[in-house]
Amino acid sequence: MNDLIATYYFRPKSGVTADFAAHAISEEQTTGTWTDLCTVNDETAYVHAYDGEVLEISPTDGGFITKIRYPYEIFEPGNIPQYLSVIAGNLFGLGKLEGVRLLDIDIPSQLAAVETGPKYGIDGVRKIVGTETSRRPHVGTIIKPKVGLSPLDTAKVAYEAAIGGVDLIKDDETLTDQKFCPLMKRLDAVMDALNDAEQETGRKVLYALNVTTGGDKIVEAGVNAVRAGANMLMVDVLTAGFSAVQALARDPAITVPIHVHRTMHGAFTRNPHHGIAMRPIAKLVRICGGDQLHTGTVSGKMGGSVEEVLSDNKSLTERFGFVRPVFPVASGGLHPGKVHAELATLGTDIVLQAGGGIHGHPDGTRAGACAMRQAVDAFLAGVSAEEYAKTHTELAQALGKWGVK
Ligand code: CAP
Ligand code: MG
Repeated sequence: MNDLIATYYFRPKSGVTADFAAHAISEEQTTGTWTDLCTVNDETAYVHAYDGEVLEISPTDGGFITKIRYPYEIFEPGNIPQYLSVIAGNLFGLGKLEGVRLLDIDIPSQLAAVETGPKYGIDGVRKIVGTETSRRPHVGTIIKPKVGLSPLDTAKVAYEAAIGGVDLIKDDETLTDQKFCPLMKRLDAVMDALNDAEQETGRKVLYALNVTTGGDKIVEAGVNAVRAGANMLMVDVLTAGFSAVQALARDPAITVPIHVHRTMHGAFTRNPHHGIAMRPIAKLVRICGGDQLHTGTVSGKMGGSVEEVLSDNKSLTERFGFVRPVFPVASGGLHPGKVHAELATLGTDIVLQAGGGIHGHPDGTRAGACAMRQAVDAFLAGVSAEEYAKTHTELAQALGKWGVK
């Protein structure tokens, strides 16, 4: 099947039948509108080849689930913004609907294959870090405070986290190229610090530099960063756009993995009855070429359903043509005491990230990073964090401050 199938949850306004509502979505997103058209007539009947089709409607959760088939031909292959205008466009504003949520999309290979997808994916990132055999979870940290530190002080935090044992350090989602911490100065300082740490530990640590910026500048920013020694880039996909991920991933001069942050997602993923679920976003990030993507936690500070996180992670990692699997990132409110719950539910082929949960450790960043790694080691050894803490001071200190809930 070449066509794209979109699955929606919807609630019709009172007095509107489910059938009418589902067809209103299908027509609005393809060849119809709110009334009949004189421009669709015997001479132009060929346009019906581009009609959407309501495949099924089933009642659930006080509303309905419908699957709509959008003909392959109405999509411009590779034009992700246009894909979204079809599957997630005007329909959200239709007055006949009380609410509507895009739950999932089945993208035909002809619409996915136009992209290279992730250049690295899980195995590629693991190879850089050296975990392609152990397959252990990666531990990452976010430099905190989110904004404000100078390049040199950012580098000091990065050095401590690297020595403490993290595999990944990232900028926070709001840190880009501000005057208090210019991008290239920060990059130079942090990479120097990570190179120093590598001399001491022998471990390569990734630094996801946040190159989020305007569409006219982001590729140049990414290419310049790679040429200046960046070993990973970060982009806020929902504020910068899917095309930003696509453009970075497509550029042959960008030879490093891309870490994708999803800030702003809560504006439309949280409401179970209206908006866009994370799964379609995850699938689009994968075909656009993101190597790692935040998808949520089991026990962190952000809302969201565990079932959805599990299915979103499956969308990133399950076989999808020749598109490499993407590393799911669990982040937000995590600390060493929460590691067991995360890994027990989400599995170990994952990146666990902690910002406050590392830099808020009683003994500082280095001890916080060490405590996160100890919590992962405890899980992999089949030992509870409490038990492992009896012989691992940094973990004991973390549990003393935050507990295991
Ligand atoms: C986490 C974080 C991440 C969130 C994003 C923050 O910091 O840096 O942006 O993880 O949420 O700014 O909150 P903490 P999600 O570890 O200090 O919470 O991963 O769900 O998109
Ligand atoms: Mg953040």
